[in-house]
Amino acid sequence: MTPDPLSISRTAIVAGDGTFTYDDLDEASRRSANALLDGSDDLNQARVAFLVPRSFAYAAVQRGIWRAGGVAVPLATSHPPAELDYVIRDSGAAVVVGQEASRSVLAPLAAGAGARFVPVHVLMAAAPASKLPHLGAPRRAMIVYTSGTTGKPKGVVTTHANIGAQISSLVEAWGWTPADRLLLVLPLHHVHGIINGLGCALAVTAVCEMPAQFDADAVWDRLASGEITVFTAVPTIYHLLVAAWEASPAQQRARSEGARRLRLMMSGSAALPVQLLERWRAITGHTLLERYGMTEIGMALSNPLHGERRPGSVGTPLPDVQVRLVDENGAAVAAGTPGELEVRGPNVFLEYWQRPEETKAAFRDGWFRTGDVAVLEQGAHRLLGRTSVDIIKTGGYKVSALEIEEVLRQHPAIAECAVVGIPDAEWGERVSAAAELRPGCSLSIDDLQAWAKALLAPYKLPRALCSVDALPRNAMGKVVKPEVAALFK
Ligand code: MCA
Ligand code: AMP
Repeated sequence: MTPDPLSISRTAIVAGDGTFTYDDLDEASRRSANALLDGSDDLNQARVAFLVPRSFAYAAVQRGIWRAGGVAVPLATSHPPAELDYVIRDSGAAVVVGQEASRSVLAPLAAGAGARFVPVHVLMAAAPASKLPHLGAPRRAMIVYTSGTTGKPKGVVTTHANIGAQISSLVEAWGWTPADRLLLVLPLHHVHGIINGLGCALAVTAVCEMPAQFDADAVWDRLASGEITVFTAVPTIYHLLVAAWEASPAQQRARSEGARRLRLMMSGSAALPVQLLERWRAITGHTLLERYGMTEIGMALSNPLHGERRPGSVGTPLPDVQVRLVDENGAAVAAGTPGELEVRGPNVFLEYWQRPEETKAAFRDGWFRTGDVAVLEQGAHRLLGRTSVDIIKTGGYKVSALEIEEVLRQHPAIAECAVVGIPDAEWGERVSAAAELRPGCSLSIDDLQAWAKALLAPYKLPRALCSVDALPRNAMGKVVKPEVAALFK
């Protein structure tokens, strides 16, 4: 999606590193592409992992990777070296891009994986590439890592065609125009921020405003300005915004009036509690537009831009997306009967990176099996839960209980453990661990967190620890997760 030539002098990005036009973005991405090409004429789908905070530089590097023919692999700024290392190695990155400030972390990881470390400032200082490769739509464009029901995170590969389809569906459904100004506070290593946020805004030459950090009062100041037209976030962020609004009585009127002037406020990535939807409506006048998506498919279902938005519902299929609800045999279920949600369309990803068996298992007759269970009620979908108890949603992040358990078992005091998600008004679910300790050992949650934070992203850290003599097991010896969850009630 190349910007209209008439739009290149328009503002593209307002971020911590400055205010930049579409012309600036075009030039910086051609510079990045040139430095990445390093004399070759096409990266030929080589993976380029990049660790760049939310900024103009992020957008320039992402676009530079694409223009050079590479596959963009966004790294998470919150991840400890162990998680970065996993993604760099698993993706087989040939190049790792990062700011000078992260050289001490990234350069050794890159070297260990046989990749080249290139600082962002080197990309920005290169001459703009004059000749760029032709990018066929079926080529791989991006790998986003997502936690699943099996051990380590998997790389979800999307092509340029997938990304284009995901974005154009949302642009149409949500009425994006060049007059929009998005306030984006989501991380840029997940689809919500990358596609629904940055991707849509840039595709229509709107303005994308993205502060480097999330700060609830700073968000309210921008909403109160009346300049923002679109905002999208996860339920935890709306919870934090409600708390900040309630804590500042003197500013409530200005904040509410400013927020009322947006044309669209959306929620997704996790279930939006109806109470939160109603509180937000009372504060801002907006009925949040709730939609449903997944890293593998982009967005699939949405409440309408115009018309009734039903609390607790995620609506109907987005343009060009097909969905069906099926039973365990793959047979369609009747309206009103719960079934697993399956998705088909140009939005659906190509493959799990170098995991042909898992890719095959994720599809049934060409339909992607989401693992989410939903029911069709009066023409709209309501999500009921997931087919796996080992997937936890916390702060909008999907985390795997099995992955966390594998790490915790390495702790010297832990003999066996089980991780569950406990419902929580702020975080959706809180990661909680029950553990059988080795004889004579004791372990506090603080000590466990201090130990685990070198190995796990902050949002995967257990927030509660319950030490037990024996984990609840069934007759087969398998841990019974609902009984583990009951330990935390
Ligand atoms: C942080 N804290 C937590 C958690 N995370 N406590 C419990 N559970 C958690 N998950 C605690 C910290 O320990 C700290 O506590 C305090 O909260 C602040 O931590 P910090 O890391 O500074 O948090 P933050 O920067 O305020 O982040 C909260 C956040 C973030 C902004 C809600 O979690 C976030 O950006 N979530 C969005 C994730 C997202 O984009 N998901 C999309 C993926 P103390 O103060 O005591 O130290 S899903 C997707 O892309 C699909 C396609 C879709 O459908 O959208
Ligand atoms: P991820 O794999 O990180 O992309 O997260 C995708 C998962 O988030 C989906 O499979 C759902 O379980 C969940 N999800 C996304 N949007 C919603 C929503 N509006 N309500 C409930 N769950 C959601």
